[in-house]
Amino acid sequence: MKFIRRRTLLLATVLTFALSPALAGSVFSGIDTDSDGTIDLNEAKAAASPVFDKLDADHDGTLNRAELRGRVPEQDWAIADPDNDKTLTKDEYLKYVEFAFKRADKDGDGTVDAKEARTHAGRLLLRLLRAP
Ligand SMILES: [Ca+2]
Ligand SMILES: [Ca+2]
Ligand SMILES: [Ca+2]
Repeated sequence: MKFIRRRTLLLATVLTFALSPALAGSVFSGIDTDSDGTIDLNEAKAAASPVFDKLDADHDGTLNRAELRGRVPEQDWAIADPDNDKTLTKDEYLKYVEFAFKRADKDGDGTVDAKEARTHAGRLLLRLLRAP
């Protein structure tokens, strides 16, 4: 009994951090507002903007590491935060979304399709676009 409960808890933790395929699908379709089956850069930025506002808990117009809750991997901070002040303005966040978008667009056709969204780079992108 105890074992099962711990497994359930572990599974819940894994799902929260990794995005289950079903959840990733619903995140994807929420961002794909013209429903053409792909995410373009405009859709990505349109999704990212309200996410930034929601994450900015103290409403100071910037996101610090605590507010970002792991959305920006450590190795990406130099790219995401070019002025190196340890916080991201909305402009920095949206530019980083653009970087993450291009990284996820493996075939360089200007859109991220469902297959690209399932790659590591794609999941990092969705993490930036997913409402908290
Ligand atoms: Ca689309
Ligand atoms: Ca900054
Ligand atoms: Ca593509």
